[in-house]
Amino acid sequence: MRLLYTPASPFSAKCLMAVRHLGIAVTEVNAAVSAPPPELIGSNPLGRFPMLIRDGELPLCDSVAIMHFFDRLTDGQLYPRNPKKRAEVDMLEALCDGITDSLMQITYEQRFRPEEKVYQPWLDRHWVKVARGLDFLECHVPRTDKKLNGGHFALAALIAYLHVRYAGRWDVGRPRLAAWPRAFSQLVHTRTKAAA
Ligand SMILES: N[C@@H](CCC(=O)N[C@@H](CS)C(=O)NCC(=O)O)C(=O)O
Repeated sequence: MRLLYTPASPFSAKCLMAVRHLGIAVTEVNAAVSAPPPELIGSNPLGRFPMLIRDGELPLCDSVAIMHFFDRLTDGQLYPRNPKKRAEVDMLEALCDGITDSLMQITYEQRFRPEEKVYQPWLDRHWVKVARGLDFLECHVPRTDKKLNGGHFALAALIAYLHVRYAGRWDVGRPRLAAWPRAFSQLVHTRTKAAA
């Protein structure tokens, strides 16, 4: 299997962290958003990363579809079986992905429009969603004392992106969220080592 990713993409980072943690054998293929490989466009008309090319099977686009496939492949190692816990994890992943989506809207507005055409109310609208989402997460920081799940990887990918693009801004007034990556890294270290 080949996982096509682009380094700055949080959705790609989520899948890469999960696949490495689970120890699934994939070839990681680094590509650029500005020059998507024909393999990507040929399989996914949206031309978005990440994309999973599977031998003799339908290719999979969209990080959630890919995560769910990894879960099936590992007999449920990525999402809890308990329905209540599963709903919590699904909600966490959806929220983190939604915040990431808004961050992408902001990035693309600034990157692809000429400076004089950047529409500030659009940026503000998405930043309100980002801020509200992060405030919610600050009050509902996920536990990291058990098994890692899809929600953890989505949050880790989101925070990593925030660190790069909004360092010193996103974490103001959100100490629990700011401290979370440390606990996450420890859990990745222990659990991945334990699985090895
Ligand atoms: N819902 C999709 C979103 C994927 C997405 O937006 N990927 C971005 C990179 S983070 C991308 O490839 N953008 C290029 C484009 O839209 O042309 C997922 O979860 O995979």
